[in-house]
Amino acid sequence: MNNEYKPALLIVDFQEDFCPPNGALAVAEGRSIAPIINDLLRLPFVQKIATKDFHPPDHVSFASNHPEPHNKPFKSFVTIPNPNNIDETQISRLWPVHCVQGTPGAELIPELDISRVHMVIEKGQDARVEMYSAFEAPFRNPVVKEASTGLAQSLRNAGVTDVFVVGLAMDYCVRSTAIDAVAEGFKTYVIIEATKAVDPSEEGWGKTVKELESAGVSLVDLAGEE
Ligand code: VGL
Ligand code: ZN
Repeated sequence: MNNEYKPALLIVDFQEDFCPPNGALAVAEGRSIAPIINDLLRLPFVQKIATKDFHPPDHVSFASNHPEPHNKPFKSFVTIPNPNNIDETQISRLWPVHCVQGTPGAELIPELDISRVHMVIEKGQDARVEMYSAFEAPFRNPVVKEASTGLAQSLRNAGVTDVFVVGLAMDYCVRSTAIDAVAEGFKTYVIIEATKAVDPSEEGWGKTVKELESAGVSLVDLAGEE
């Protein structure tokens, strides 16, 4: 029983705003991974979950919600509360307005074979905090110290042992979700061909690979190459 292998697939933020040609925060070649993700969806994962970045218009991560000189998307950084510890702050990079609830940019891209997805999780709904990870709750409740979205529990309820993370963006939400999956006790993989980065430079990609590997995430390659 303990050796049972029960994999889950997490498809992170495969949304219009993260895809060319019109996405507000388009990740280069973001749309191109749809066929690979759809092939993965045909495999017998016990849970197939898609996440959506799903922000209110006044979200703290939008550069336009900050005064000069902090209102430069991609270039500005601000200090905001840490969702997992209300007494701590974290540095957050600011972005163009993206994935606003109820707008076309927040929709999952139509290429994604949603008929094979069991559950869609919306995150980043609290205007006060950045939320890259699909596991993170908006704020840890100071009374019950609850810091999870329920995703980990839902995976555990399904008996999941291994989590495969794909989608966008490799250096932000895929990264944070995979690191949290390890922390939640799952054997965790990122599938290289099924993700793209905001910063695809060798330096940017390499830095994220190092961070994932040192957190205990395995990077796997469908083509069997390194
Ligand atoms: C993401 C930047 C801002 C992501 C979300 O899905 O990786 N990146 N919000
Ligand atoms: Zn976002």
